[in-house]
Amino acid sequence: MIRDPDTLNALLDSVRRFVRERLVPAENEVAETDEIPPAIVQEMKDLGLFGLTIPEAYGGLELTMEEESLVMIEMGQTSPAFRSLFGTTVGIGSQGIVMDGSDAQKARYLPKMATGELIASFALTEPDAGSDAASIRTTARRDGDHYVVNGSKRYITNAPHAGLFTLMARTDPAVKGAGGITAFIVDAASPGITLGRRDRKMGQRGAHTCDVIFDEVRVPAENIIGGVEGRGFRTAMKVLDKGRIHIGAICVGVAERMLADALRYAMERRQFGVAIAEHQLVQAMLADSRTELYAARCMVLDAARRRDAGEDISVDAACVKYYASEMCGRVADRAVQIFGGAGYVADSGIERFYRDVRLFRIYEGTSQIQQLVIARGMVRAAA
Ligand code: COS
Repeated sequence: MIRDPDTLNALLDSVRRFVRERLVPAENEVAETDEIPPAIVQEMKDLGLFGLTIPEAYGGLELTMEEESLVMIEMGQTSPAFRSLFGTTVGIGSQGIVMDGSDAQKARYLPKMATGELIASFALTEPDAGSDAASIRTTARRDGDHYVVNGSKRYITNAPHAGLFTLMARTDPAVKGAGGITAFIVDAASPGITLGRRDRKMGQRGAHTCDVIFDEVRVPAENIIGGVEGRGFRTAMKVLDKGRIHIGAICVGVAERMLADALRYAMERRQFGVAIAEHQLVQAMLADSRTELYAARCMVLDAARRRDAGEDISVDAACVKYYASEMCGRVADRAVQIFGGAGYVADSGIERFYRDVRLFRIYEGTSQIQQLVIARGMVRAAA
């Protein structure tokens, strides 16, 4: 749903301009230094990017899913590391509070998230619990009006910058699966929290992940999201449903960028006396990429609109994430192929995107988990 086209277009224009004038020229620097320049971080805050999905009542822009998707398609036109810096705060880090938090929790945390003062991370994955999210072992044991948290979380995006973790922990050790899991808001400065060293990743330099270790960390009982034990897994799944459309939109954006770069190169590069874009086998790669991109874009916007209309989109969000991330990988591969030797060396930028986009098929649910969610949903609906 688009509430006011003029307001949205003004936002899309400023994001487009920011991406073109500030982020694209900084891509190489970020890849080399593994840091986003502080001036750019400040501009992201000034643009309101940290508050895109935070309700207006708490200082955010409260974008609908369709509006958010369109903004993410624009943000996708540059290195994904830029999006990652505010992505957990507008996405999986904050949305548990937005969807299931109490009014007091919203009033306390969301305004600082909206300005970018407070960066939120989502702490679900553990050394032994990834795709099988219900098997987490981090515990939260009740002790008076607090819980005491012990355990380790792994690959936590933005953990080195986080002021707050949306933490999934097991409050009922007797319940092995999803029912024993509770979502907590945890102040990242709490005594007993330590961070592992930053992971050395395949790509997305400038986006930081690390382990987060909880050792006897005391968390006030009032920090249970929504105030009720045992609802954390559902909260996490709802947050991920939304996150999967968001990632699908980013995949569309990055694929558009890679295809635009590949097309420009194909029109400039000459072999056999003509631009390689004149060769039919290159045209096939361009055409396949354009077609799949169009399909993914339609899927993202359709699922987003139907989520805005209140429909249950769990299965469709999985379809979107699955198709858009796999599409993005294929477009990256073809773009490298079109660039040929130039695509294999770092200077073209395509080599970097090829590594960056590999993550999309893995995080917020692997392609195989999306297939599982889709097929299970089909069986359930038919039964
Ligand atoms: N929305 C709301 N509730 C949901 C839900 C959704 N999308 N999906 C599941 N639930 C609920 C179920 O209804 C069930 O509740 P009840 O016990 O009250 O019936 C509960 O959650 C458990 O669901 P289920 O039995 O389907 O859980 P499984 O352990 O079989 O796990 C998958 C389901 C595999 C889909 C889940 O573990 C998953 O998404 N894994 C991937 C995790 C992931 O994306 N990790 C990325 C890291 S975070 S960046």
